[in-house]
Amino acid sequence: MKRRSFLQTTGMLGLASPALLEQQATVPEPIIIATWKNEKGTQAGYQKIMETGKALDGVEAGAWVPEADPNETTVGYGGYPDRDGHVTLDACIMDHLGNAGSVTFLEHIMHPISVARAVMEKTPHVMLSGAGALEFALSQGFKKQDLLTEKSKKAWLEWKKQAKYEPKVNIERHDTIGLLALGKAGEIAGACSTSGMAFKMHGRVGDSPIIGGAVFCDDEVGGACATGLGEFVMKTLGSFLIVEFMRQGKSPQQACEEAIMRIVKRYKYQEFQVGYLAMNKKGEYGAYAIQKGFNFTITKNGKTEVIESASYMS
Ligand code: SD4
Repeated sequence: MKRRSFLQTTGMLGLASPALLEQQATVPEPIIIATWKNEKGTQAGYQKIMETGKALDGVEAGAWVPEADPNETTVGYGGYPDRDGHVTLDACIMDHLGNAGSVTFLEHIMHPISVARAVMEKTPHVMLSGAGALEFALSQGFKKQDLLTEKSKKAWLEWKKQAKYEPKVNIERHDTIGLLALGKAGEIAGACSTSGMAFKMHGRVGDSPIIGGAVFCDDEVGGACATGLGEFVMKTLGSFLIVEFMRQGKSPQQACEEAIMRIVKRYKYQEFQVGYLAMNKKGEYGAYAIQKGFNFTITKNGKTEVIESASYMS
């Protein structure tokens, strides 16, 4: 049989070509991973991927959990304010097509990750900031709320007595949420959401809304996300760097280690924490941090596990 008529016949019978079969056979199971102990977040994200099939929906749904949790003092509602008492939020999201959206210095909106997604999907821009981001969110139907809880206000008033900005290495072992997921088609997406460093200067923006800083995805390679003191993630463009290391053939674990070494070689790393998480298109993942105490959560095949990350300092 000639090649064309073979293709026509197999097409008519609904049979897949050998190349397509090979591709289908290598699509890994959906998987979602998140920085820190975020079991409810990865489970919600995984469930969403099972429903819609899409990694992007999964990472958004995963971020919603700590964003709405008043007891989570580093993300969304209940996040610690800046030194002037304002809760200001940073978030970003990226899909497998290379589309990206982010918001920085956003106040009064409980789910900044969804505003970031709206920036990506409904505007010609990548990043909206401050009053403009809020105005856009309201125009999209998001509700304006007071995000400062009594608990966080109390912590801020306590902090004000000394008013020393001292970023904590691992805040109660849970922190900014960074997420990476593979959807049913094996496509990658990533997201990050945070209230930033507690008691930061008013106007300070961290790495979390920076595409390539806190999150980067490339569907040919995989994705990476970051947590910790954002200034050092920004200075080394960590997530972009990790994806490029993976592109060069490094495993997710090796790529995270190399990116941490970039920081360690150049800065006084003893004084702060940065943790990276990476995943390639096979669903292989890795994590590495400067200091002990970083962990991450994975949900796959309906099972959830929290894993301690290796670190540069022992
Ligand atoms: C920031 N990277 O604003 C965030 C905060 C964070 O662990 O991840 N803390 O710098």
